[in-house]
Amino acid sequence: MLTRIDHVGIACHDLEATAEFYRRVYGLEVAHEEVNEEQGVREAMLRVGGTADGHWACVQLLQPLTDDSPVAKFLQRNGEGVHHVAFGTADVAATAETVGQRGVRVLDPEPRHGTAGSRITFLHPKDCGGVLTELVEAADDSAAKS
Ligand code: CMX
Ligand code: CO
Repeated sequence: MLTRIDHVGIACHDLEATAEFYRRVYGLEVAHEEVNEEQGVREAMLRVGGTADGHWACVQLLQPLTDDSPVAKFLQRNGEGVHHVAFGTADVAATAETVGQRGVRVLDPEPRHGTAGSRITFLHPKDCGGVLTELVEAADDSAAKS
């Protein structure tokens, strides 16, 4: 059902400064940058390593666009740090339905637009042991649907 760790989302105040930390300390480069108005973020994806299903495990840096966005709220409560974990799946709607049947609240009844044409949905952290969890179907993941 889950095929990889797609990314770890990290909340930060300053996207450029945080990306520079990852470049200076680990030598990681920004592979992709995007503004996602619906999620209220500016984001940068840093590729860490290839995954067995042909994708990349990434660090996703998140800077809030507005003061009332989920990431802004998280920063106000916790400061900078790990915000969510995202798993890859070949079929986000089917996986969300399955985990929903297993008692986990699915926050997005219909998958939303994610990074680089992906389809995403979030699972409630209170039903996932305190971990805000994202499911990601990459634009070319559906080719793996059976
Ligand atoms: N990880 C773990 N727990 C979290 C959390 C997080 N990221 N965000 C909130 N919580 C916890 C809070 O600590 C709080 O717990 P307590 O009641 O024990 O204090 C509880 O959840 C409610 O917190 P809140 O601040 O009142 O937050 P909301 O209920 O308003 O919203 C959530 C929480 C998860 C429903 C909301 O953040 C959400 O819908 N997130 C999904 C969308 C998102 O995060 N988008 C940005 C990323 C985009 C991307 O990755 O592309
Ligand atoms: Co994410």
